[in-house]
Amino acid sequence: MPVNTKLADFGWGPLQERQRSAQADQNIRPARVLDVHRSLVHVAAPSFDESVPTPLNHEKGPVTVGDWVFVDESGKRIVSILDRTSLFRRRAPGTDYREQLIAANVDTLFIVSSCNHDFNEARLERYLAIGRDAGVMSLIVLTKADLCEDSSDYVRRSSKLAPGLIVETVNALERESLAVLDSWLASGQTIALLGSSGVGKSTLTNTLLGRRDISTQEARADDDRGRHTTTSRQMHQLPGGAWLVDTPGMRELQLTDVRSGLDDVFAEITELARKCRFADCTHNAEPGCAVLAAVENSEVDVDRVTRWRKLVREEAHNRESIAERRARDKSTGKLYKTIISETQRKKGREA
Ligand SMILES: Nc1nc2c(ncn2[C@@H]2O[C@H](COP(=O)(O)OP(=O)(O)OP(=O)(O)O)[C@@H](O)[C@H]2O)c(=O)[nH]1
Ligand SMILES: [Mg+2]
Ligand SMILES: [Zn+2]
Repeated sequence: MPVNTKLADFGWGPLQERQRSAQADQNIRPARVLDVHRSLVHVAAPSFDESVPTPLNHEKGPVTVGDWVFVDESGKRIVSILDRTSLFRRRAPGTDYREQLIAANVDTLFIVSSCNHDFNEARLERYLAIGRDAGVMSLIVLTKADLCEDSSDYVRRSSKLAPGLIVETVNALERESLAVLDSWLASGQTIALLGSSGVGKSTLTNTLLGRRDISTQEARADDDRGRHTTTSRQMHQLPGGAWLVDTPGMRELQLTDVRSGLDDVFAEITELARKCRFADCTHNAEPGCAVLAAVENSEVDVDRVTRWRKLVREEAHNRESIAERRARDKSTGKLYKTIISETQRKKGREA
């Protein structure tokens, strides 16, 4: 592990410093979460590196990679999770409407896709909504430019996916070609890599590390799909001092609680929707629908409108279902606590 001397090298900033000043207990120490396992969390700070038990039932939800935590004097117990400067989350796969945290305190998001069959506008828009909602700068990084005859069409299609979007094409195996990313990789910066399996997230991390530490695997030849090689999220410190969060390629990225992110990514459509006659217009067939009128006049891309409608519906559905689930869990928790305290009182009386 790095033996840095300054917390800032680990990404510590003013928001974290304020939280430390507010702490009464001066013996606690801050540390950054580099890796989360089922029962242990790997945390580190200047001259500190420990695996400590995963804190359970924390009000800020489970601890996630990139989090800042306070560890007690013994260095063996996480006492609290600090407020985050940014947080990425999705609806966890499965039918039970849980939320899954992806990474916290990220400064820049590299949304990785390849110049091949993996390229998919609808998927990129999902990642972009998550990034914009978290208020994090997002870049699209198109890998495997070296394997493709002409990457310009991918760049053109990517650029249209959100206002002011930066798109870079690279060969993830070659350090020089990654120089276009260097301005985002200053010391103490945290960058998360998101993208489907096989696009080269770990390859890119290895090349920036200058080592082949992380396993990578060839994608399938017939459809360019990856083999889900990386299975856990992990932070790596680059030689220049930036922190890179490599993540496993997600099979499914269901949006939740990213309404403002969606509005931002689909700004041209959101703008139109404000002009619809009915405030609750679903933009399907209503009279006076400004979105449908714009489609009619070819002022907006009809495919993008279709994708937007789908995402808005999905986001609302997941957000409401997760909120309901949370409320249900909370009342079950309360009920459970009441039963326990009742039982204990009865026992006390009997004794
Ligand atoms: N030629 C070339 N090959 C690349 C490039 N990026 C990745 N690859 C290859 O693509 C394959 C998959 O790369 P990985 O880095 O394992 O992909 P990943 O995104 O980490 O995938 P998961 O861990 O499964 O999510 C490997 O064989 C890499 O060598 C690139 O820009 N050019
Ligand atoms: Mg990987
Ligand atoms: Zn409408």
